[in-house]
Amino acid sequence: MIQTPAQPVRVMGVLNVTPDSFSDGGRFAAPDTALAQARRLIADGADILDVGGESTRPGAAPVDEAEEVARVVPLIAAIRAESSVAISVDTMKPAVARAAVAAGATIWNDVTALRHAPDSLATAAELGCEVVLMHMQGEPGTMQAEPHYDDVVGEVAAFLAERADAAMAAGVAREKIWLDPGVGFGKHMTRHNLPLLAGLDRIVALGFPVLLGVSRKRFISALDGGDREPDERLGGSMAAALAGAAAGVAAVRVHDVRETVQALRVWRAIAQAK
Ligand code: HH2
Repeated sequence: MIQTPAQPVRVMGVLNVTPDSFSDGGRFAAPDTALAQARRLIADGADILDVGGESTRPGAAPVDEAEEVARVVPLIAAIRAESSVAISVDTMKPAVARAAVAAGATIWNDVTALRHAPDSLATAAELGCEVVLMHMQGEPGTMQAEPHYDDVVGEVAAFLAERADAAMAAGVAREKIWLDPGVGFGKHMTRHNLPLLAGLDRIVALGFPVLLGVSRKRFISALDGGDREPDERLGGSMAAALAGAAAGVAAVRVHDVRETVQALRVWRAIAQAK
């Protein structure tokens, strides 16, 4: 059933400054190109820019802390110098989050849900920024080898509730917490991702804003012949984003900002006309 959320779904534009991200790897690695892409995403209607300096693609090479800081911090500072757009930093390292927040980021997007380092939880509390807690089964390098769930929606929801409790126990304010089901992170392409998307309302029911990242992911190709390149997955990305909107997610993380903003506007206008 379509519900009209009180607030429009926010759009987070992906800005990867990595040589090896699965969909846009290498395209925005140079500082000037990255800033130009940030401007484009803002002009296209992004509410949040998600700056990442380390790919989480299965098999991606780990990046050391200094290198990751050198990739993301100058870009965040340059965006902040000319825009008040919300900026998240996509990192699992507390030191990178700390440097990013000092440079103007306001959200720490952590695909490990603050489990990567012993000081992750305390750092998030100290920084006082918003945090995205994402579900992932296993580690990025091996997570797609043999993911297993008895009840994917129930297990993801229980994990996210536990991580939100851990964050609050460490001193993160409840209103700073976002949850993300982690589509594609330790999940079988269709056996796990599809029930999870179909059961998103149960994640939304936990009572925190939910961020959904489905843009250009491989399950879209799996449902459409099996060999679609990332930039050939726009239609599927829109369909999945709208399914998320209908389930009540607060934001979607996307590569194609303009198209997503348009799709969400049309979807919302129709839902509101009822
Ligand atoms: N997906 C990716 C990276 N970070 N963060 C959140 N919160 N949710 C997601 O679904 C998510 C994420 C993977 O996409 P991309 O950034 O395009 O690729 P890479 O991980 O190779 O940088």
